[in-house]
Amino acid sequence: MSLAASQSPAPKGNAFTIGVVAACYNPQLVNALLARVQAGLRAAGVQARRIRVVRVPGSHELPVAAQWLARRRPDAVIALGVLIRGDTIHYELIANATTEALQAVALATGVPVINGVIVAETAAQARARCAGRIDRGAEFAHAALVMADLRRRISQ
Ligand code: RBF
Repeated sequence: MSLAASQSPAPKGNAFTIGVVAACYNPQLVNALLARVQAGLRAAGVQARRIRVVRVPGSHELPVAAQWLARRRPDAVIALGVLIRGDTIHYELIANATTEALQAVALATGVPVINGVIVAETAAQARARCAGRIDRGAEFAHAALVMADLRRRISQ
């Protein structure tokens, strides 16, 4: 996948409520990603009290919790996890199932669900994307705000 994210300006976040569901697996990496997402949302003007963060055991549990959050009608939901290749293809199965299920939640609820699951071959790759020079957290925050804004403008 490309390293290049959209350069469009972030919509103002003052009026938005954002749900965040984050996995506890690979905690240091997910926590770093979560901190960057929160920083991106706050920098765009989202109030701290309007960012609701819940935790689940692993990435496999993200979609159902994303659905619970989406039913509370936030402006967007961001799902965060880190999947790193192990000795088996388990991480790949979780990555595929989670990606499809997150999209299904978005389509079923009409609430944008941002796929913030980092899928990496190595821990170093994951670190670069969660805590290093590739700021995926800022990209996920930006995507959530763009979709929240688009949804409001289209459904007005
Ligand atoms: N969850 C993650 O978020 N990231 C992982 O890299 C990850 N690797 C796993 C590897 C194996 C072999 C198993 C069994 C689970 C793994 N999980 C991982 C946890 C998974 O998402 C889920 O929490 C559990 O399978 C319980 O449903």
